[in-house]
Amino acid sequence: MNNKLLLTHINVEGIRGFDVYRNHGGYTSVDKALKMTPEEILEEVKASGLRGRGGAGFPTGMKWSFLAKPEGVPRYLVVNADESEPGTFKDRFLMEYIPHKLIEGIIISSYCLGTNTSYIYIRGEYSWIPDILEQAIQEAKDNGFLGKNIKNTGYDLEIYVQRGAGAYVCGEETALIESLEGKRGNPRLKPPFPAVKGLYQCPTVVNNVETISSVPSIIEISGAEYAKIGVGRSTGTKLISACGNINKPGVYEIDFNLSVEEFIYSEEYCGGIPNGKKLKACIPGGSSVPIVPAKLLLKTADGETRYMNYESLSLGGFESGTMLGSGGFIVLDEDQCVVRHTMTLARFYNHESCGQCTPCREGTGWLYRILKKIEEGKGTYEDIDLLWDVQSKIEGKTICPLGDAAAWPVAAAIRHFRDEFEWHINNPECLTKNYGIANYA
Ligand code: L3W
Ligand code: SF4
Repeated sequence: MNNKLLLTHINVEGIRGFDVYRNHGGYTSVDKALKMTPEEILEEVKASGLRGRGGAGFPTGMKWSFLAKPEGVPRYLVVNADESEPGTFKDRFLMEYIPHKLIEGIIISSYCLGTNTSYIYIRGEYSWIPDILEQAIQEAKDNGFLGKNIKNTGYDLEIYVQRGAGAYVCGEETALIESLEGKRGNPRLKPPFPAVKGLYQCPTVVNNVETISSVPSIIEISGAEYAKIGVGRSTGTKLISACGNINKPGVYEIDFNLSVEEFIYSEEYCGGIPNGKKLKACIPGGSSVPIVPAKLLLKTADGETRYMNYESLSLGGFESGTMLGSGGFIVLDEDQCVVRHTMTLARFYNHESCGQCTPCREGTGWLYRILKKIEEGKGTYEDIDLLWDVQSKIEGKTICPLGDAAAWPVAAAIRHFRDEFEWHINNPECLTKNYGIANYA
């Protein structure tokens, strides 16, 4: 069975507006939550097993329970809508088409966390979405779900939308906080985690759009029932944005027991690869996660089935490991050049590095330049070794995960596709003569 929790009413005409959303059961979870204590809501979220949908998969209930509550100090909830990971566009879909799901989730989460001010920090390039969110906020206010004394409970909440200015690193939670405070978006050292010292040095929970949008379903069906959907520690459902060489790019809500093969080839999801081409590789969780060759993804290859969940796609599950990450699923067919693809990503991470850490600032530039040299047919075998050496000196040695995100794709590309790197060294022209996949989103 394919469960739908987030996108149940996505095809209902007018679902973006308050009245239609309300008529389809919207805000009943807020009605229910406001009759519960914050502690009871927290217990439901913990019982649900919900894990952060932004990429790291950190347990949401645990993060909320870490929130410090010193007397007389405000606390904040910040929704991370800075969706800038290449290949990832599922939060945009949620905010654009069913914004009240997020607003409903923010109200319940804020009430649980005891915050009276919450922020949505949204990627600047999503220029048309803030208006949609602000209209949804106004509608919720007009109907007594926001503002002072919500539904006569004595609880006050305001939500503000803040636009980013186009820096990928501002999706990292501490950079996001710096930016929200009006400063340059440089990541901070952790600890202290935002749960202890976040926005304006106050305790802050930062959660992804999809994470917060999942909270109404947990309250509606209970944490225990939510936990029954899924497999193992991958509970509930997940939005996947699929792109690259597939017949049906788009956003899909999946069950965690769906196999990777079914996701790519079934008509319900990606609908297979155009022109009967063969699958070469996938990047299952956004550009930051390691590329995986088809032979490790398709069940016929090693007798094991790979599933679209945190465990099946994670380290240890594979020779090199990858991650479900943010769910930005990028498909490469047999005609795509892995060297070219990796170079494109390296250029992106080099451009987006904030420059604070030497391994990231200098290393991402080296990665890009070496990859460009190889891709242009001017590389040597020593360059492949140098590339390996440079990426190994970035991983785990930086303030924020952008460094890792720049290193992992390079390491995985060399590990699995060394033959393509060698081809570029021995031949003036690319093996595939294809310059990267058509688009990411
Ligand atoms: C309190 C502790 N809080 C951990 C919190 C921490 C954070 C969350 C996860 O990177 C990854 C990255 C990208 N007390 C805590 C604690 N926390 N220990 O838990 O933390 P962490 O460090 O595991 O991850 P992160 O810094 O949030 C996120 C990967 O996601 N990624 C990125 C996708 C980008 C997007 C986008 O554009 N929207 O999704 C994709 O895979 O590489 O590894 O809140 O504070 N003891
Ligand atoms: Fe900045 Fe890169 Fe260091 Fe992150 S890893 S803080 S982006 S220099």
